[in-house]
Formats: sequence, C-alpha cells, structure tokens
Amino acid sequence: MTERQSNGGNGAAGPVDVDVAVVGAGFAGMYMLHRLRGFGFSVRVLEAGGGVGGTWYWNRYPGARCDVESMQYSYQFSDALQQDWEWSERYAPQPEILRYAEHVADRFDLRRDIRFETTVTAARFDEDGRRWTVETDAGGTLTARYLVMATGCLSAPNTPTFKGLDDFAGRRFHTGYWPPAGVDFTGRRVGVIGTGSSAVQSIPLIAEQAAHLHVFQRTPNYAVPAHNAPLDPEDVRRVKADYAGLRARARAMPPAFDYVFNPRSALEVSDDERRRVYEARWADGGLGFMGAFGDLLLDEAANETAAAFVRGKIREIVRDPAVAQRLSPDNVIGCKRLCVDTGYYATYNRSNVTLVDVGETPIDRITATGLAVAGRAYEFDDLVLATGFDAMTGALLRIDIAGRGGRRLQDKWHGGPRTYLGLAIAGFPNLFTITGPGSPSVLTNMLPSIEQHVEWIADCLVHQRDRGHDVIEAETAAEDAWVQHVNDTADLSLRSTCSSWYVGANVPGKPRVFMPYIGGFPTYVDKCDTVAANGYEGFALA
Ligand code: NA7
Repeated sequence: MTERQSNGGNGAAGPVDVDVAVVGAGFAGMYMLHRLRGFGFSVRVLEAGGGVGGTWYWNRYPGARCDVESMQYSYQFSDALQQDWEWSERYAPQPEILRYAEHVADRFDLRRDIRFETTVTAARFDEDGRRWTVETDAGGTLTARYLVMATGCLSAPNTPTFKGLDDFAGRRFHTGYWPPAGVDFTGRRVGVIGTGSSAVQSIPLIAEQAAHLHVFQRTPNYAVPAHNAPLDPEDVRRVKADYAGLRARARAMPPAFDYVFNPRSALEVSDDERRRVYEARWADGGLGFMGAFGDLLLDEAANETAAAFVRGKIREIVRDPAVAQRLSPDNVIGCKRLCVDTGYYATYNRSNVTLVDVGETPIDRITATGLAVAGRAYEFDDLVLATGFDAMTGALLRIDIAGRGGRRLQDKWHGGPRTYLGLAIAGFPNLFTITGPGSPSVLTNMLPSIEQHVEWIADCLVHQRDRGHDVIEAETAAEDAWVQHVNDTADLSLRSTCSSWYVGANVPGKPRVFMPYIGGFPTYVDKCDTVAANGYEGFALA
C-alpha cells in the first residue's frame, strides 16, 4: 500500500533560521512563500510530498477533479498568470490542476525555498527567544520568528480501524494517497468502501475496468451531474476580457464563486415552477444546484423539495428500484458536501457493479480475501478505501504543536478547535493557520479564501515589522467571542444538523463541532479587514 511517508529526504539538515517557516506547499503554502518574499522576509517551506500541489499532489485517484469551475478555482494575484494559463475543461482534472501548481512553482521560482519529502513532526514556541523551533523527520532544526500552517483542510486521510485490515492479502489503496503511477484494475475484482465525493468520482471509472466492483455504502449521498465538457474558447475569451469582473462578482458571493443565486423561497412558488427551476439547475449541473432557491439550507420543508427532486432523478436513472432506493439519501440535501458526478448513479445499471449496504450492519472485519458483513463474505483482489479525511483539524493535530507554557494544541482542542478568525490561536503566539477551522474555508472556493488569508497574514507581518513588534497573539476573549459567533451562525443553517465531516462525525471519538465559519466570504472578509484596520484588535502585540 502506498502510505504518506517521508523518505527523510533533503530536509533542514543543520540549523536554519528564517523569518517565517511555512508548513505545506499546496496552493496556500506556495502563495504564502511568494507573497512574503515580495515583502523581503526570509521563508522556508517544509512539504511532506515530493512536489508541490498539496491535495492535488496526493489525490490522484481515477476521476479526481475539482467541483469548482476551473476558471474560478485558480489564483487571481497575478493577472499575467490568469491570462496565460489555459484550462481545458469546465472542471479541471487532477493532473491538470497539478500541472498548474507546478507551473506556478516554476514561474515564481518557488522551489528553491521548499524542502520536499520533509514531514513536520513537532513545533515548539520558545518564549524567551520568541521563536518557533520546528522538528522534521529529516533531522536538523529550523527556527523561525513566525510559523504558518498551510496544511490544508482535507489532507490527513482517514483510515478506519477495521478489524483485520492488515490481514487483507490483495492490493489496498486510499483515495487520499493514490500511487502516482496509477492503478490498473483491468479484469480484477474490486471493493470500494465509501460513497463520498472521492468514491462518487472514482467508482464509474473503476467499474469500467474491473471484472466486478462491490461498493460498500454506509450512508448514501446526493450527487448532481457535473456536465463536464471542454471549455468553449469563446467563453474563455469573454472571461479573460474581464477576469477582474468575474473575480469581483465571486468575492461578493457567500461561497466565493460566481453563480446564479435565486433568493426566492422554494415554498412560495407553484409545484410546476419549482420543478422547472430544479430541472434547469440539473441541466446546468454543478454546485449551483443549491442556489435554486434562497432557503434550501435554512428551511427543512424547502430543502425537502430539492431532496425529493434528486431522489426522483435517482429513480429515473437507476433501473433496479431496490438499488435506487438504497442509493437515495433521506437526510437534508447539501448538509453533507454535495457530490458532483459524471455517470455515478448510472454505474449501478452495470451488471458488474453491486451496491452493498453497510449502514444498518457495519462491516464486521476485513479478511485476507475481502470483507465480511452481516454474515456474508465478499471476495475481491483490490480494496479501495474512499473513506475521506480527518478534516480541518487532522493535519494540525498530527503535528505535536506546543505553545506558551508548553501547552499542547491537542490539549487545547480536546473539546474541538478554538481559533480567532480561523487565523490564530490564543496561547500560540506567532502561529497562523491558513483556512483554519473557524474560517469559511471548505464552504467556499478555496483559492480566493487562501489568497485572502495569505494577504492578511503578510500584511500583518509587515505591520509587526514596521512597528518593531516581534510577538503577536490572539487574545482569549476575542477567540471566545469568535468561537461563539461561529457556533451561533452554524446553528442557523441546516448544514450543522447531520453527521458530516464538517462536524467531525466521520472520525470516531472526534468532538462534534461545526468547524468552518458559515457566515459567508464577504461577511468574513469585512471582519478580517476591520480587525486589521483597528490595529489588529483582539490580538496582543509586543
Ligand atoms: P467523505 O466525503 O468523508 O466520504 C467518506 C466515505 O467513507 C463516506 O461515504 C463515509 O460514510 C465512508 N466511511 C467512512 N468510514 C467508514 C466506515 N468505517 N465504514 C463504512 N464507510 C465509511 O470523503 P471523500 O474523500 O469522499 O470527500 C472529502 C471531500 O473532498 C469532499 O467532501 C469534497 O469536498 C472533496 P459516512 O457518510 O460517514 O457514513
């Protein structure tokens, strides 16, 4: 099995001291490096992978692609970059997004300050020296005035502790660390556990190759069609003629991407009109489906009209009524992250695909030749775990981070993450998180959210330097107030009502807290800007 592990490669051998240490060379870490360099800071980036790209470096499973449209899921800090780069499809496939990340690394000469194959294991704040000491599996020490965690929201894979997992004698894969050389399933019997986005994207392609595919589903998910297609050059030309306009419209929308949002209630229109609206959104495809009516995530009855529409589509697509029924969720649509699919439901019409429900009776154990559930044995050659991530907090808590007084982040976050703006943590001076819990992050188009955080942090460090400060720390009262606001806002939305990775429900024992900030990108940006304009209120500067 391919595991995420470092080979102890070209890490920080010997003591190195920089202004800023950045953990992670995905889109967040790369832009953080570029931005800070522009202000004259010395920066060292530490990256576990063998290349840049983060999420898009690791998630190479078949069918992996972004569910935000390419022309919007891209950097906007450089107009030359966004004008030059040519996306080929409406939703970019993983290899193309990775090529884009590599292009950015080359274009801005980023690699010389990135140490690849170097996993950060611990970080400790030295109160006397007012610096962070960072330890890696590559040995040596790195010290830095500031530490920026650009570790991603979906980067710590979740491998459930199935009994007998290591007994499996065949090939085992996790979608979140897929072998770079790819996997050929031709003629093989395959078992996939999970039916989230990664499974929904990969199952149709695995099914095309496999002799037989068993899908083990704990909870069915709603999926809307991507209607992915090559981009029309005329559309691209139009966007590029006014890219700034598109970006500005996107920034004004709660999810930070431009789409058509209908503010009307689903309950104030006739059945016929509602159906017409849903049909049009279905034909258009993508996450914009949830913008069909203004109250879909606020009112259960309104939500149920959309959920019923999608269940109807599943019944139309899937020929076997019992299978269609098994694939049909009965919970709030959009509560878990909506999946965007290409041929997912239709895959269950294939004679070589079997859907097995493991919701009522969980998987007993993995065996040498497959798995056992509800007294039945299923045999396969290859096991694919599409079991997701320890989202938002996993990547941070897998590093042993100690702040003021040696207090560990694991202890502080025992009951769930607590941050100020998802950017900083009381008791952990000079530490910043990019798209951390408590920020809009995964509820938005990640690229604009990353850029906003990077620019806010860089401006903050310039402010520190200009005023001769060398310590900045979130105040506990400001953090408490922000956590309260994040929770209060989450309570207004149906999104906080189900067992999703947004609330940590997919990882046994994880505290149940709605982690991202649901107040929307524009409201959040206003708050961050106000905090900065008021001399970084809520922070102690020294
Ligand atoms: P997800 O969406 O967390 O999906 C993981 C799937 O694995 C989901 O269907 C889980 O069922 C299932 N799962 C997890 N643990 C088990 C066990 N123990 N037994 C059976 N099934 C299990 O992860 P993805 O990688 O698909 O997508 C993550 C995000 O990436 C996605 O939302 C997009 O934003 C991009 P459950 O629903 O928990 O019952």
